[in-house]
Amino acid sequence: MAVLAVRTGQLDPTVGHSRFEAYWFSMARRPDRPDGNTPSVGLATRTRPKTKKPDMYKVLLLNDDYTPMEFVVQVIQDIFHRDRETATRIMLHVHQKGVGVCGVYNYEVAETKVARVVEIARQHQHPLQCTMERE
Ligand code: TYC
Repeated sequence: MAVLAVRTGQLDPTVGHSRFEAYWFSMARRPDRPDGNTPSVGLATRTRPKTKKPDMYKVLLLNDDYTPMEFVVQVIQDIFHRDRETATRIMLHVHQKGVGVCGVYNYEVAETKVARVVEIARQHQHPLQCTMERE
């Protein structure tokens, strides 16, 4: 009777099953139970990732009428690690549009780059301005 019951997926109510047959059947149909293959105890698994992507910040250069173009290109190369062509393109974009993105970084890196640009401009007495903005 137990064999028939497993095959049909039901206990036949018209048949008298032994207590052992009924228990074995109920366990055999449930692999998450102790008689199945899967342990019934274990660590809870995480359904949601714990990590979160950090907010990212654009570092912006602002145009002015006095800072030499060559100085701006050199700053972009040195601080944002752009090649000369890319640095020139960014500088010209800022010159024409008034503002431009030099790079996108996490908060601490963006803050450090802004501080370095502001400091080097100050040392050379150029009015070059640099700010950051959350993406
Ligand atoms: N406008 C400046 C000039 O004509 C050049 C310049 C470009 C200055 C970009 C600042 O962020 C800047 N000399």
